[in-house]
Amino acid sequence: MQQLVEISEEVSAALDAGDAVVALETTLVAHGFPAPDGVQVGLASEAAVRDAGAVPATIGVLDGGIRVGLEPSELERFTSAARKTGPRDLAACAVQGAVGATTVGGALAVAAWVGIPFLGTGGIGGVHRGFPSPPDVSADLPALARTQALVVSSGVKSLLDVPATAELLETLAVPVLGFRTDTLPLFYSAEGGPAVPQRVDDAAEAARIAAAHWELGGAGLLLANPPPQSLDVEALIEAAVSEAASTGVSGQAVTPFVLSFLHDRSEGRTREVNRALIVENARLAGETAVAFAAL
Ligand code: PSU
Ligand code: MN
Repeated sequence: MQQLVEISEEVSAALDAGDAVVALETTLVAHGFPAPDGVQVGLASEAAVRDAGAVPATIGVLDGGIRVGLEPSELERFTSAARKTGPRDLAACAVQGAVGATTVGGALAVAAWVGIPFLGTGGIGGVHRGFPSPPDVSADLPALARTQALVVSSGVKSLLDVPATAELLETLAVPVLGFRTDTLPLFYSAEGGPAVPQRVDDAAEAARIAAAHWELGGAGLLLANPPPQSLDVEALIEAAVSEAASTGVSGQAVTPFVLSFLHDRSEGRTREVNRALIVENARLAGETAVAFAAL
């Protein structure tokens, strides 16, 4: 019988040897960028993880299996037709043989099962603007609350209610470490977010804090890495969010809708920043995983 979770030979060998491995999600490949940019961002993220000395484990659902570690030709199957696959969607997606692009929450559920405690992404999901109508809170947050893993992101996607998300991370006991910053990055821009509870100045310090947190029985941590270039697109975000509301875009479709609206209206500038920050977060996740493996 087919295994439900299939780990590539390279990832499996790295895990057996205790080497550094970094999980990567596939929603941003399928739904975060227009084709073929998503696949290129995915491949560039894998290359950045390798540059740091770690092994990338890109996670998605294909042909009835939850796959950990994908070939480039397999990554190309994560088109906009793929299902956006959060923690609740993994089982149905696998059983029904659909292509499943994992969110941060979906990838974390798989990574935890396999024993990969590091993940890189662009920005995590959180509390949507306008909460509680609709009552839309990303499954990324409860996934972080229950998974022993460190996620590197440029904070919370700023199309969300960032201060509310920061409060909820505290409620869920998720440490937020600012990487060389005292404030939570706002995805497209480095400045202007709420204060972070702790600042760290190198990857090794983040790895030691993660190890101590896990020793104490803690679960997820967020390592918040400011974007390499900063863009102020708050006015465009407001326009995108109200366009989504007035055209009836809701639920899982909101984040991809807003990202593509911004990419169009900014003439590709948000896409460039988004691409750059995802790759840098993959690199920092790799550096942290390498430092952790050496503890
Ligand atoms: N970071 C990006 N682009 C993305 C995402 C993250 O730069 O598209 C995805 C991640 O997969 C994250 C998801 O888990 O957006 C959150 O979606 P939602 O708000 O619907 O939970
Ligand atoms: Mn949502």
